[in-house]
Amino acid sequence: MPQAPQTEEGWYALHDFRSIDWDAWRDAPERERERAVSEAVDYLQSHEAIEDADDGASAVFSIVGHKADLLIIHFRPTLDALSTAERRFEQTALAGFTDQPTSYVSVTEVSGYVSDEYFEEGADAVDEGLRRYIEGKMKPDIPDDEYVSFYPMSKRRGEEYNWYDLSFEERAELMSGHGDVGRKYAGKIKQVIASSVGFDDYEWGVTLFGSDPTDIKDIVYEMRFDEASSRYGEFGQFYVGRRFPPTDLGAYLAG
Ligand code: 76R
Repeated sequence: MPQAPQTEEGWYALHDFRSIDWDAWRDAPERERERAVSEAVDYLQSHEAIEDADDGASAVFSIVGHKADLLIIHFRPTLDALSTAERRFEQTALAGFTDQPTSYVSVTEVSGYVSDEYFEEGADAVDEGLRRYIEGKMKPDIPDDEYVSFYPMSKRRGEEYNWYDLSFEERAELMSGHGDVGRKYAGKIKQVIASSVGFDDYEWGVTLFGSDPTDIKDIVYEMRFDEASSRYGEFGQFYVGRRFPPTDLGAYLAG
């Protein structure tokens, strides 16, 4: 029987997209809008401070374009904590002015392609640097004041190119080429790769952070020429936006 590469899971991720009903927002009385902003700011601040769970990270982003207006990202140790965070938002007065055009559920993962040693000999066997690198992938922080790009993707299972029919060695070689491209963006792009197999429509959710949006475009573009993506990558919709501090929500909603 073929052996699936080993994986270890870290935090669960919810990408909660919201669209504002701008007509209703403009028509709402000043008092109601103030209450909606203040409840939403409290919600965002307490979730960014992780007052709702033992551990995790949360942030809010404004999304550019018609697909959504806001993106709230939550990373939490359990799927239940994500569910609670999502429902608590619904309790705020701002939620009444929003729809959820889409969302994405996934769990951060490291796989045998990152380190055989880690899986075979355990976390204590690998050096401190690698252990921290793996820990950072499973429990990602969210950088301040940065642009974000989110998209779901899968590895192709076509007649001609089927990722899952390749041997481990072939896949590992392709992933190593992929890693070489990725490492050129060290210090410019931070990526969070979270598996959504069994949770959502694609196989992974990819979240990229960078202080320059052209670095986001460049990494995605360059990876398209790399075999791991050119032959085997299939992509869903892309969303782009920018992180802002919760206290700026009122200014964002005022236009
Ligand atoms: O070399 C290493 O230490 C880790 C190698 C590595 C793995 C195993 C790695 C490195 N990635 C891995 C896994 Mn990645 N990654 C993506 C995308 O748009 C596209 O074409 C793809 C979206 C980006 C931008 C990106 C960035 N990676 C994966 C997987 C799981 C594959 C599987 O398990 O079958 C996916 C879907 C995926 C997709 N990757 C890196 C980066 C960057 C910047 C790196 C450099 C190393 C680092 O900074 O951690």
